[in-house]
Amino acid sequence: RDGFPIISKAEVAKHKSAEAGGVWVTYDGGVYDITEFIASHPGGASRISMAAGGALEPFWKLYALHMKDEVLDILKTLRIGSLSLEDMAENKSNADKNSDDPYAKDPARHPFFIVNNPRPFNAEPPPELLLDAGFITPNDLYYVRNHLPVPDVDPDKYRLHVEVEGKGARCVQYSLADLKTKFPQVKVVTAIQCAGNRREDMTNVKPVKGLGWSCGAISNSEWTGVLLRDVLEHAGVNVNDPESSGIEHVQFEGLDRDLTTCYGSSIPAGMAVDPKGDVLLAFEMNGEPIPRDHGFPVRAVVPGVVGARNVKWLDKVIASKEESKNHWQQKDYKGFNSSTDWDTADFSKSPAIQQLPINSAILSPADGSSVSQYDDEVTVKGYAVAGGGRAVVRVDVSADGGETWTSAELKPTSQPLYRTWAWTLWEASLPVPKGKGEMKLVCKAVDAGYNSQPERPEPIWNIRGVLSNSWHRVGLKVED
Ligand code: MTE
Ligand code: MO
Repeated sequence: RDGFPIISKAEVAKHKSAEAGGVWVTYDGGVYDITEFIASHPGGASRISMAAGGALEPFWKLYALHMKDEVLDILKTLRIGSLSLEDMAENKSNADKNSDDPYAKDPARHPFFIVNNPRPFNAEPPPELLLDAGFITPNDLYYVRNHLPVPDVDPDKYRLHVEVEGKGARCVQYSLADLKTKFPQVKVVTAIQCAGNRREDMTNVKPVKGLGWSCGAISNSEWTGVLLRDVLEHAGVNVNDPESSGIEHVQFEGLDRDLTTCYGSSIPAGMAVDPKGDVLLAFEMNGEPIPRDHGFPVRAVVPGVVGARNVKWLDKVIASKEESKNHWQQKDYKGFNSSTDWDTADFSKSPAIQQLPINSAILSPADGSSVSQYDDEVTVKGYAVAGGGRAVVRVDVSADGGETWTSAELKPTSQPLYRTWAWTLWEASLPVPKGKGEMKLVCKAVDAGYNSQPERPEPIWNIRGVLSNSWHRVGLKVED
């Protein structure tokens, strides 16, 4: 076709690096050898090598704006073949999924995700992509943490059930249109971070039970929805003093379930109704309907609070005296001291994790990468985030493993000091040490309560590997 030889997808897939005989990619039925292009475009353009051995299309979704035209022109000159019509058709379909599989209806995902578990799907964006995306994480790069198959919800039939327990108990149902029209709409930019973010630093100390998250189990985006406070008030809760009528917790239940349970959790009632807490029942993420993986059509967004309470595919909101009895509230997402093991852990004695401790990570440069000793400095970039609305007031960085420190430049979030939900991106330039052969980068952040991060993971190690927030370290080779 088009006068080029037919090359199979399988053959293309073998060409992922110069060593493997070249870097090949496909685009719109054409096969291209981009080995030379990558070699001559270090930096930004080399991101394209993430598509090595496969289709370029998903790459455009991310980089369309600033790279597509430029690269398409060059690509024309690099064509070496065409895909067969069958291979093109296969590229377009996902038909190889088994229909008995409870995960068969899970949505398509970004091919660049680092997949920590395929079923249920758990994946984080590669650090350099999280960084390139900037302050707002695009929907298709946003980390995914699912415990069960993704429910398939018909938005027209969808009803949110709000149950109020106690005297005059009642249940009020809201359609999506009710939520959108009965209450003022609010936009909130917040980070959501999994309790297991950066778990790998704990796993490196001693194995834990949990998925192997690196530093990408966090994302930051803008949510549109209505205040949980307004909906609870409409459903009959005294939102100015819920405790006086016996309401101490607000529970959330998701539509994702298996034979025995649904996903659920709860937050303290005071948090749910705080007029400055910005807790949302959200229906949009970055200006679009929430994607299926992130809770379509409605999810709870609880700023400043651990990811686990931000319940997706919201089925029920229950204002109650009791905390949620759900497994993920009672038997998971709790902390223990580092000497507690599975035999001695008493989950009833540890409170459920809600607000998160201060945390930060270096997203670039990558651990193990190299700098030249002739470079004057290295630019280090990353994020920092605190729980409970506390702003990040400082990020300290070190190039010598923590002996000496400088403060990074923080990108303003434009949120108030004690109502900061978004993450803070930061950047610092550090001089390359001469004659040492290595550069030991470290970062640690300080929040508005002057809380900082612990130096080492060992004293905060715990059986589930949650709340891993020790100094983040990245080692660089300094080359002659
Ligand atoms: N809500 C439901 N219904 N089911 C889930 O599995 N996972 C929770 C939370 N809400 C979960 C859920 C956890 S542990 C996290 S960290 C966040 O959703 C992840 O949200 P995300 O997948 O949109 O990044
Ligand atoms: Mo999580």
